[in-house]
Parts: sequence; C-alpha cells; structure tokens
Amino acid sequence: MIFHNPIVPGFNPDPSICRVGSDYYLVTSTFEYFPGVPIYHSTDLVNWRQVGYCLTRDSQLPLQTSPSSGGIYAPTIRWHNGTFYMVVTNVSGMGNFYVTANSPEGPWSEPILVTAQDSSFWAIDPSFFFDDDGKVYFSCTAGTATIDVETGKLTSEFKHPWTGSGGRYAEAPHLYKFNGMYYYMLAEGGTEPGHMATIARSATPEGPYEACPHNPILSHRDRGGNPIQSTGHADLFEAHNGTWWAVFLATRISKKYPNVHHLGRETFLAPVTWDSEGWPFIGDKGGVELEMEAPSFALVSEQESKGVIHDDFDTDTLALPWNFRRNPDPDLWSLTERTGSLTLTCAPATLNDIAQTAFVGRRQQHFQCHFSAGVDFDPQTSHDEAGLTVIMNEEHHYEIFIHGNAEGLRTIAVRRRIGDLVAIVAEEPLEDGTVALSIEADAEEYRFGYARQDDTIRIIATGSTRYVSTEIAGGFTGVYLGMYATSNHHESTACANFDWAEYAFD
Ligand code: 6LW
Repeated sequence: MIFHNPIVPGFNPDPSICRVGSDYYLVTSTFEYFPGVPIYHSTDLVNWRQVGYCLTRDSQLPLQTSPSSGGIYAPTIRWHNGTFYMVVTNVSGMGNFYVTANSPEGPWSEPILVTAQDSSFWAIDPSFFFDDDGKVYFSCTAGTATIDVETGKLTSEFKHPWTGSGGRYAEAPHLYKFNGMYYYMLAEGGTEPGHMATIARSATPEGPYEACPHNPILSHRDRGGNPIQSTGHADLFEAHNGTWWAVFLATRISKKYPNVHHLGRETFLAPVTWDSEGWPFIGDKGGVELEMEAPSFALVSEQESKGVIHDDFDTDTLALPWNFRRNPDPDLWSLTERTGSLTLTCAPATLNDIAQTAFVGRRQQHFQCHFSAGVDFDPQTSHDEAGLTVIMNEEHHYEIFIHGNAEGLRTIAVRRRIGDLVAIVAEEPLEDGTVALSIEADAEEYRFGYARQDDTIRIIATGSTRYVSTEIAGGFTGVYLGMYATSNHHESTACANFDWAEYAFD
C-alpha cells in the first residue's frame, strides 16, 4: 500500500516524534504564531490529527514583539516514565525551555528554563535523550551536556559529540541509543536545497564518534527538479512493529516556479533501512517520494486527499486549526460578542506591523484550495478595513477587503504588498449587506473574489504565489490564510463579524 507525503502538509517544519506503545505524537515549529507547537496524534504514521498545542498561555509563550520567523524554533518531543517533555527555543525572549504533561492534550506545565552551569548560552534546536542509566542529555547547537530535568540546570559543560560531515549550519542534533550504540544525528547544509541529515555513532555517549561512511543519510541536494526539495532536520524512531522510520521536513515546489516554495516546510515520512554494518539510510539511499510504501499497519485508505473544513463559529473557543499572529489581544477578537460569529475589532495595528493584530488564520496546506468567509462589516471611517489575507510576513501579503472611501461609500478592493511595493490592484463599489469573500488558490496564483447572497463568485484580481514564497519573502514560515480587521493606525470601534469561514482542498 502506498501513502502520500507530506504526512502533515503546510507550514509544519522541524518535526519531532515520540511513541507511547502504538500511539505516536508529533510536534512542529510555529515561530510568531499563537498558540505554539501543535501536537498531532497518529496510530498509523500516515493519518495525523491535531489534539492540542503545547504552548497555550502567554506565560509559556510571550511573542508580543516577535517579528515574523522569530519566536518558536524547532521543538523536540520525548516521553519518559509516563511524562511528555517538549523542549524548544523562543528566540524572541525565553531562550531554551521545556514544558511537561501527563497527557498530550495537556495541560502542559509552565516553562522550565534550561540554564547553563556558569553562564547563559545562546543556541537553538534543543533535544533530550534519556539514557538507561538515568542520565539525561540535553543537545542543541552549542553541543551536548547532561541536565537535571527536575530543575532545567545543566550538570556538565557543553561538548560537541561530533561536528558533522563538513556541511554548513550543523544543527538539529538528536542523540539516541539504538541496538546498544549511541547515534548522534545532525542536520547540515542549511534548511534550503542543500539540506541533509547526517549521522555518527559511538559506544559511549561522550564519544569518540565515528561518522557514517555514507553520509548524508537523507538529502535531495543533488536532485534538482524533483518535486520535493530541502529534505533534512529529521527524527528517527522504531515503530511498535519493529520497523524503522524517520520524520523530517521538506518543501514542495511547483512546475512553474521550481525554485521557490510558499506552503512552508512540511512534515514528511520515510522508511529507514539499516545496512549490515549498522548504519541507517532514510528512504531510498537518502531519496524520498511523494508516494511511498506505507507501514503494514497504516490505514492508507483514510489519508485525506480532499475535504471541506467549515466553521460557523458557534462555539466559545476557536477550533484547533485557527491561530493568531503573536499573542492575541482579548479586546480585538471575540466569539461571544455576536453569537455565532467571530468578531474582529478594527485594530490600530495593520498586517504590516510587528504588533498584536486583529487576525485569525490557518495554514494553507494544499496548493489547490479555496478559502472563503462570510463577513458583515460597516466601516465607520475611511481608515477602517476588514477582509481576508494571504500572508507570509509583514512585507509580503495580499488582501481582499471591504473599506469605506472618502465619500463614505463602501468599496471592495484587492491590495498586494510585495516588499516595499504596495498597490491596490482592483476596487469597486459594494452595496450594503453581508458578503462572501473568496480566495481560490492553485500552485501558481491566488484569485480574489466575492459574492453577494447566493450569487456566483466574481473574481476581481489575482496574485502570484511566487511573491509570497519563502525565497522572495525570507524567513522560515509558510503562507497563512486569514481574516483580519484594522483601522490603519487610527482609533476605531468598528467591528467585522465573520459568520462563517471555510477551507476546502483537493
Ligand atoms: C531550525 C533549524 C532549521 O531551528 O531551521 O531546518 C530552523 N532547520 O534546525 C528554523 O526552523
């Protein structure tokens, strides 16, 4: 049976996985988005369902001033003696810390900071390894040290067990014990197309480590034109049936734009094979495919290839896929102000600002998708606007929005911001009443439109996927599709009521 990669599509980079019996839990990086670090559950490695977030409170996740691609980098999840540990870095403040829980749904603890013996340290990509003798090792880009997991205090100096095979940016270390040997895996080459996973091993955790003779054990650096690029940042594990696997990040490119990607770095799965000398390979000698042989226990028929996720905002908590950019300001959003609607108050901050905005959005997870929402919005001044956005970061985003013009009439417009070029590319008058705003996407472009009542959608502008890609916009995230409201740096009490929102994909 064949399964489809990516197993967790859309912006879900730096995956880490742990197994509890035949249950698997996976976490990914979230940068400036709130809540942070989604936790996904699977029993078959190919169907994943989000069960919560590890970081749900301001005290765990201060991101108020985080720029795009600041905040939360590269979590590792481990389970030991009945406790889940999720260790991660907040590069916009807290540094390296971990939270613990008895159940993956939470509650997760307050953060425990990782503190070095004598001084502070700056590093990313933290990981825990629980050895059989009770020692716990903390690895990160600064090296490996022993740690007291009750207090977060490191109990030895950092030492690099192995510095890699010579690629730039040796990072994402994970220390493991497999078949009586210690294995130390790294990512090298940077997270772009030169990305790879490399490994070394030793009879003791301290070393000396011997490099795998066939490093890299995963890379598409020489597979230009392959629809999958930038494979790396992996986590290895043995499944409950004795087979071996890796999860790792990779990007998908389109035929028209083979040198850019806009859906972010996504989570992929591939089998791991061991050679007779005890060295692993991920996939087919380091190469992976969009379709691969599934684990024998996988329910491949359930893997979703199309679907509609519709939200009527009838509950008093937001459904799991929705996120804020940075910590939400409770004055800017509500599910109770108008029953059955998501209300966003026009915030002074715009999507261009590194600030708490009135924004609720979700990952774009598929090239081909349709994001739409019904909105009731009466701008009070010509500064008020509300609508839908395709956003990669503050400097690269497209909007379809309703606003009031100087004559006090409503108009609907499409704006594209590409770096320092900002343009309204379409605008037309709009009668009173609720409107369905619509963004249709394929691999190459977004089509912005709207519909009144039961009318068909009228497309008024397009925007290229290329200019919201990571290679153009910079950073580590992927495109979000969201609802927003702003008063463009003025005071306002105008509210936009979103009665429903829908994400459909095929
Ligand atoms: C992460 C590093 C990386 O910390 O990108 O691809 C950084 N690997 O390991 C941000 O995701």
